[in-house]
Amino acid sequence: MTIRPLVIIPDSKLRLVSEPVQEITGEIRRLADDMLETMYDAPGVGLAAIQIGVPVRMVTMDVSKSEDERQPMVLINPEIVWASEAKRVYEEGCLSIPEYYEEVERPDRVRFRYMDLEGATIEQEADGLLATCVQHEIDHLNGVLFIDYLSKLKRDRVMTKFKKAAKREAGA
Ligand code: K2U
Ligand code: ZN
Repeated sequence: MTIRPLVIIPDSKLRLVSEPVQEITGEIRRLADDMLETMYDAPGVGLAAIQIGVPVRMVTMDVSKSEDERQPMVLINPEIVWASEAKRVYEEGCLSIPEYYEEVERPDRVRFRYMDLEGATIEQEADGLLATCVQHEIDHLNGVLFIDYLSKLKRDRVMTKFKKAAKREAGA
C-alpha cells in the first residue's frame, strides 16, 4: 500500500469527469488500498480516486468515530438514487482544497447504489456525515468541488489564493 500525493486546486484534473470502472482487476484493488491508506494518512473521512490523479469512478470512505474500529468502505461506480427534499447544512472541507472550510447545504438523507470490491451491488440509505460525505465524493467523480456551491465572490477568492500559491511553488 502506498500513500499517494494529493491533487490540489487549481489542478484542472479535479474538473475531469471520471470513467466508470469496467472490471475489478488487481490494479483496481491496489488503487483502493492506496486510496484508503492516503485517506487515513490525510486524515480524511472520504477520498475520490481523482484526488490522487486517477480518473476512475471509485471512492473510499470511513465515517467511523474511533481509530481502533475502522469501518472502511470502497464504492465502485457509486450513484445517488434518491435524495430527500429536506436539506442540511454542514461545514465542509476538502483534501484537495487544504485548510478551507465553508458551510454547504445538501439533501439531509440519500440512498446510494454502488458495487463493492467483491462485485456485489449494494444499495443503502444514509443521513448525517455519511450522507454529506458520499455526496461530496460523488461530486468529485463528476468534476464538482464543494466551492461550486458557494458564492462567486467566495469561489473566486479561494481560487485566486491557490493560484498564487501554485505560482510561488512553481517559481520556487
Ligand atoms: O473528498 C475529500 O476531500 C475528503 C473530505 C470528505 C468530506 C468533506 C466534507 C464533509 C465530509 C466529508 C475530507 O474527509 S475533509 C476532512 C473531514 C474530516 C472529517 C469530517 C469532515 C471533513
Ligand atoms: Zn473533497
